[in-house]
Amino acid sequence: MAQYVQSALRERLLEVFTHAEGEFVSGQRLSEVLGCSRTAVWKHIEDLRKEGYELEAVKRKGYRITMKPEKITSNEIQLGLKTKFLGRNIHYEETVSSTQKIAHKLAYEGAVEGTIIVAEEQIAGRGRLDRTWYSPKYTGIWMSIILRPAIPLPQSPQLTLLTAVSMAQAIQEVTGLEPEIKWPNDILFHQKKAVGILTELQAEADRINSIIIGIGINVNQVEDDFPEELQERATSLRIEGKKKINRAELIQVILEKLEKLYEHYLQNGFYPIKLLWEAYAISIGKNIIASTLNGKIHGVAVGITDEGVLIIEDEDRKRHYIHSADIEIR
Ligand code: BT5
Repeated sequence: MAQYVQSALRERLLEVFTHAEGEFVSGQRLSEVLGCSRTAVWKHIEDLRKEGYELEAVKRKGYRITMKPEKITSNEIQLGLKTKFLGRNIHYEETVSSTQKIAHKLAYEGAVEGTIIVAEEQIAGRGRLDRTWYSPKYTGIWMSIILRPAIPLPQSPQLTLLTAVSMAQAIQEVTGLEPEIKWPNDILFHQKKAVGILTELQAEADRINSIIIGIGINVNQVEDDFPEELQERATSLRIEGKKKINRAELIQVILEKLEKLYEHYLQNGFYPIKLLWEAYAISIGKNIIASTLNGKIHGVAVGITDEGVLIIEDEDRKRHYIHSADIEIR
């Protein structure tokens, strides 16, 4: 109930500011309209600020909104979207624990293939092996996609690589930047990570029910927006390209590229995707260290197999086939 009252007041407050069309509204007027004290008005104003609104406060004049947060809306994603099924069904939320969690639930309940879940903020965004994924409000793309491909279970990691290619293509088209892919799931610029991909499965025996692809893109953050421990390792498209990006437009292009590659893959297999992937890959031909659950392997990354498995050749020219690892380029 308290929550409901709060959000109703917030809506009312925004309505008043909208009517004022950028002019000041006095604190007195706000407290009358909201039916609360001046101190309570001030608290609501602070809440708006926390949500990304910028408000100017001037003595004896009152308050006015100078900038609204740039939100993604389902309408914006769908308007002009040129896909057949990807993103036709959108589940949008302001704040979630993790879009993956919602996607799992919706997939389990039978959501159609191509359903996407988009959030402005994740408070428990996750990476692989339960690592955390930092997902602050209004600055990135935090999205999960439900696919239901009829492929054998062991081939599912190919979808991570396929997604990485479509993301690289989309980023290149929208920003003009040149993304690099680090096997298996990172997109980097100058060795700093801008994109992470997390592929998860719902399967019974050896049959795939759904594949849930989680995509995290740092879009409009500036350096100081990253926590200290990430500043050396993370970057955003804005930092790289020195301009802000329209997130809804980027989502559209990602969905279009991804759908096209996915259909191509279902018809023609992984080989054509592998060729595209290799063109973006930075790790191939380099000396790398792969940290796997069974220990570290040092060697040269010679390529990926037709299944998407990483091949490392060690000093003794022995080949290791890596299905899952974190790699470090030396
Ligand atoms: C990933 O894991 O790169 C997969 C990230 C997937 C995130 C998306 S967002 C939408 C969907 N919903 C979710 O809850 N997740 C998916 P991994 O390779 O394990 O990398 C994780 C590591 O990257 C962390 O341990 C940090 O070191 C670093 N990291 C965390 N947040 C980052 C960020 N915003 N930008 C760059 N690096 C980050």
